[in-house]
Amino acid sequence: TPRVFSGIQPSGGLTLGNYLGAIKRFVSMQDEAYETIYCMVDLHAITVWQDPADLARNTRELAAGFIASGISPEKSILINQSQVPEHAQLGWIFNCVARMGWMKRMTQFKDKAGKNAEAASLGLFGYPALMAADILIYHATHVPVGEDQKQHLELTRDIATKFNHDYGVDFFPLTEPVIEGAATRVMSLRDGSKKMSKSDPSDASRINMTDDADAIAKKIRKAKTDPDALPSEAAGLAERPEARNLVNIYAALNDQTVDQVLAEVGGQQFGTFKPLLAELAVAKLSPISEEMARLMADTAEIDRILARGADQAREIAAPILQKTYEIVGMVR
Ligand code: AQP
Repeated sequence: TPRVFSGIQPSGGLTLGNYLGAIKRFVSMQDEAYETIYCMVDLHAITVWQDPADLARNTRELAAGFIASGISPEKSILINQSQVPEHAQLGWIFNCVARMGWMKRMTQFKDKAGKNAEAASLGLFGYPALMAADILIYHATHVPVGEDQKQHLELTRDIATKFNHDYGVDFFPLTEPVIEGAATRVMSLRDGSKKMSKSDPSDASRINMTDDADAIAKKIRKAKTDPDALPSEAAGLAERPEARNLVNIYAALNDQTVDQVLAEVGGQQFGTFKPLLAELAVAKLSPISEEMARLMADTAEIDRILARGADQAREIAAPILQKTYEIVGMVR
């Protein structure tokens, strides 16, 4: 069976971008003919400073977010990255396969490191090699992600290809990205040219999965827009990034296409559309945030799920690591 792997960083609370770009697809793939492994990538989170107490809390809250969104520990393997040491072990080997020049081209590193790249951690620079290991330690064939991860998945294929070529084997598969849906790139509510992000300093820029109904309504009411009415077809949104973003969010939340949404709301002013969007967002998100809060009341249950997930994951990962070491010529 094809195998799916994907992960999210516990580097803050979950956003609507993570939910629509990634988690919603994680849930649907779990229910299709895939074996699915979903991961809180705590080793990736610490590539930028994380307060230790926050990291632990965010990791459990992310697990709660996965489960509350419909990822079932009975159907999927749910893990925390550092609890499966094979990720980091294969990651080292991939550090030796990946080339400096490849890493330097990664736009996410440039964005996250900002102007002072010299002060960024070595881990942030090497992040995509560890990400390749996260995927390939399970020989995963499909990776559901948002648009922003496309370049890292190409690098994953480059690493697999170079490893196979250098050692004359056909061992690591070439993974397919799965980038689908109306909201593969959810933008900031304050700036239509920036993606919605957990780590944006402005809380008004994003909808957090833990926001209550009032907060969601207020953020949508204040979201940046233009003064025009909504068009009746998707083509009319081409030059209107903020308007497009809100319609994309509506479509993705309601499992509709953008054209279907515009057939209903075309001609409306934002004063009419925003309350509709807020109502829809609250209806879809509040059951998830309530379930997250319930799960967070007893984190022992979450810890048990992650411990069991780690055992299941290591059954797949350990033999693949063993075989990799053999191929490389390491004495065991
Ligand atoms: N705005 C977004 N729209 C669609 N998909 C998104 N994803 C993230 N933001 C959006 C998808 O969520 C998954 C997990 O992302 P991540 O936590 O590994 O890191 P990220 O992409 O760097 O996400 P953030 O929220 O922006 O985190 P920070 O602020 O810590 O960097 C990925 O599949 C991603 O595509």
